[in-house]
Amino acid sequence: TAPDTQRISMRRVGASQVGEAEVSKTLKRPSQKSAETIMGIVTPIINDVRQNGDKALLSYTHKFEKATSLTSPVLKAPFPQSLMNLPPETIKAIDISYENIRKFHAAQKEDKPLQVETMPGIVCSRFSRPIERVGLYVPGGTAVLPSTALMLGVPAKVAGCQKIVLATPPRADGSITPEIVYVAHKVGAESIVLAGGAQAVAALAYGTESVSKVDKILGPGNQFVTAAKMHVSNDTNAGVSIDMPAGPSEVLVIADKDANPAFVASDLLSQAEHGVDSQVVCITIDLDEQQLKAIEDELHNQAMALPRVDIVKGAIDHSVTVLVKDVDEAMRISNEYAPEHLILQIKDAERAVDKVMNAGSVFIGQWTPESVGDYSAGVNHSLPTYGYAKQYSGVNLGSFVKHITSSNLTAEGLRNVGEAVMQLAKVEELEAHRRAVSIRLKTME
Ligand code: HSO
Ligand code: ZN
Repeated sequence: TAPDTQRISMRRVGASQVGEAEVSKTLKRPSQKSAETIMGIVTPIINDVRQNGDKALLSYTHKFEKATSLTSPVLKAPFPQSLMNLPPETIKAIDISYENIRKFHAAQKEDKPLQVETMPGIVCSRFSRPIERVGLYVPGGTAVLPSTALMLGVPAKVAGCQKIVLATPPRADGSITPEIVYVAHKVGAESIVLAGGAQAVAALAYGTESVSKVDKILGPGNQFVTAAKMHVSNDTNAGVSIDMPAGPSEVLVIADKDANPAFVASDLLSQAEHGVDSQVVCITIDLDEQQLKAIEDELHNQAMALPRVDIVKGAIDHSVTVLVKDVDEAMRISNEYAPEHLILQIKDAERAVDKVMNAGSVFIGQWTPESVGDYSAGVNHSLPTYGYAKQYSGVNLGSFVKHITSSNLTAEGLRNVGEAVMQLAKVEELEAHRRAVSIRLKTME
């Protein structure tokens, strides 16, 4: 057997031994590079792309992606068939996933405007309209992610966005993953920007000679992408919004005696293989030493057989198993941590969902690995990380629309509410406001 130092294992923390304060400390996410450092790097890049357009964009792609043969930063639709040649099994997998994601997001459509008569003669409505132009960032890095193109592109199309621009870093030979081109084609994307990082975000935010400016930028990315998204969304000259701040991907698995140790380990590892900075937490409910060891053995053995074992090691190094007594304690810790993914491998998992207060997406019961949601179930995998599940939703149909409200009053309605309006205008000493009502009431007399 391998010496202990070689063993891939997660630290154990007994919640009742250390107390809740210590547990939260243990579960604190590792701090990111300081915002200033990152901003200091991305700001000049953003300004350069903003000022020098395509030329700057291309030069960053030559430099960072090593795609020195690339001569144009944009591929416009219609995309040639030769760029999306794929084996039939991949096409089938994308098509099945596409359809499930489409169904789930189409069901999020509000079919008719919301309408409420707040007082006789006063009708308030709310209706939605698609965001016209959206920029969807699909990260490159250590894995190609056509699934992310699906998770962003399908709801954009369902919402009715008129212009969908994908951005993704090209490979060193200047080409794009054919799976991503196929998804771009399926969602009706206008173009694919062959660039990554802050430079891609800047091009989408401000537009260049060949990149179309967009109104909202969505999609995950590294710290530079996230910082660039924050930067441009703060610039009123860009007039662009973003989906949410993003950090490294994470999973929290809650397992009890009913859980299959092999399943638990496989879920922890599927998150751990995303990156060395991934967060993996396992909360075990009332397990004895033998059961804990069964999970740990599975984790080690399965990990050793993975092609990305080195990445897994990095992630598992700062991951932890928290030992608790019951479901309520597990849920309390989970809600405080607010995981991006929450996997419930416990008895009556469905019933426990009522207790979930903060999480990006929940995976219920032993037959629901996170990977089904990552790819094909229909739910979105662009989710809030880093504890932002406390205040953000994952990407959904609503991310691609804005809501507009309207009021419609009859003369009776204005008579009913006029006094209140005039009184509040008086309090705020805004005489023109008051008169806009009084002038009408007078006309009615
Ligand atoms: N688990 C990732 C999504 C993903 N997994 C893409 C595989 N491909 C973040 O939610
Ligand atoms: Zn994943």
